[in-house]
Amino acid sequence: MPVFKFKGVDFIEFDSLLTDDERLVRDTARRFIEDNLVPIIEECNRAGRFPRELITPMADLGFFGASLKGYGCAGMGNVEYGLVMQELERGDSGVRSFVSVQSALCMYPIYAYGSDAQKDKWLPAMAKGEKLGCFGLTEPDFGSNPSGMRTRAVKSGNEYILNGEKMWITSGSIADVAIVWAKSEEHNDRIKGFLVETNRPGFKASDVHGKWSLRASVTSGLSLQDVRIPAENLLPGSDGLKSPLGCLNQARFGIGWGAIGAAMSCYDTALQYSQVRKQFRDQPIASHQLVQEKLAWMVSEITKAQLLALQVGRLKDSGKVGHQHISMAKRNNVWMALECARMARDILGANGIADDYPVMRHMMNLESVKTYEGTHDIHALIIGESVTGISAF
Ligand code: TGC
Ligand code: FAD
Repeated sequence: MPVFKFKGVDFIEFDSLLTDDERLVRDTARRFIEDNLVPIIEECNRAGRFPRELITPMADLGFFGASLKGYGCAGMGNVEYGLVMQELERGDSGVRSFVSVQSALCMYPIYAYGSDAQKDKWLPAMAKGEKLGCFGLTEPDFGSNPSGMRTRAVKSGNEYILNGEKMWITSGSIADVAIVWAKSEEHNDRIKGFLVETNRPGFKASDVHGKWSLRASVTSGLSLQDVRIPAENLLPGSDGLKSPLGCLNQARFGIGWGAIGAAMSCYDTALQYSQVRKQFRDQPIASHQLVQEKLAWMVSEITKAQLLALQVGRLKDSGKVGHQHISMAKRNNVWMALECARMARDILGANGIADDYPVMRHMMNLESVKTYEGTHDIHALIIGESVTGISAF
């Protein structure tokens, strides 16, 4: 069990900017995380175990495809969805990752680019957590630059035959279906999305071992060797790189909120620790100016991050959000959270390296979050392109 109970972070009455429904969703998610994830996460992290037992309870709370409408999904607003992500990542980035992938990267493309039959088949089962998904975009030689991908789909009668390798795929080996992005010969090598059931012959998922980060999340490589899928498994509305990037917008938005949760956990731990840990003249370390400066930095940056995420959420709700806005939220808030984790680790002294406290786990997790869904620097280039009109990739 954690040493300190989380007290929440609200320096400028941020809660007054939320609706009653948004606060209710946040508080429900917060209670769930406190009762179900916080007590087991350190054991999961040590063992490198994804807590599968939380899938059904999370589904029951409407966490999967939370912002989608119909098909058994909760139909939450974007800010409500963001607040759920915040609370999940306050628990652990790996568990938030699982929900992001299921929702934003698998259910969303089926919802946005799928046929009615595909939606009916997959979305209700995925909302219930009965079917799990993964999203295969990255390849061993194409991370930041997915347009170079080598995975190909070739039409043969009523089937597509897929060949290729995907790397660093969250939930790869536990998924029932993979959304595989491939260049389609039939479509002049434009990138298309395909639903690949993971029990098809020729499909193999092998887990990445030895991770120091996201240890409570499954990460896999996918190998597709002459995998035959029926032609109706093509996502008919997908067309070009903008289709997977459209999914990434959803997931990056969730990360922009999620990172605030990890930062809150680190700040709250550091604050409570500094109030009870005494050094020099029997004074709590919170009385030292240099410690206060760190706490002031953290609470200021968390507050700014909350306002940024909220405004991007409001823009998204009103249909006015641009992908450059989402990039700013992802980039700034993950950077901020990582800095908070490092400062909190420092304030905890030697205790900061032990898993009696959540800080070092968050810090290691956030190193992945900084890289995936577009690295920190790629998001700088997206913002740079938006303000200058010049692409620097
Ligand atoms: P570029 O020529 O700029 O764009 C190609 C087409 O896409 C359009 N576009 C977008 N559309 C929707 N949303 C966006 N965010 C978009 N960004 C660009 C663009 O208008 C164009 O449309 P069209 O109609 O002209 O075809 O493409 P580029 O090849 O130069 O690349 C741009 C770049 C570098 C920004 C992009 O490739 C990129 O974002 N790279 C980062 C890759 C990445 O984020 N991978 C993530 C993999 S999934 C993952 O990490 C999951 S972790 C999950 C977890 O556990 O939480
Ligand atoms: P690279 O692209 O090789 O980048 C290495 C460095 O070069 C970075 O610092 C980058 O910023 C810099 N760089 C690259 N290009 C430029 C440039 N033009 N200008 C300046 N700097 C540049 N992918 C999926 O498809 N699905 C998943 O579910 C998924 N889950 C993941 C889970 C984890 C735990 C991790 C770590 C990754 C996951 N990814 C997933 C992959 C992730 O999206 C990629 O790692 C990420 O896009 C970066 O690609 P890369 O690792 O190949 O780094």
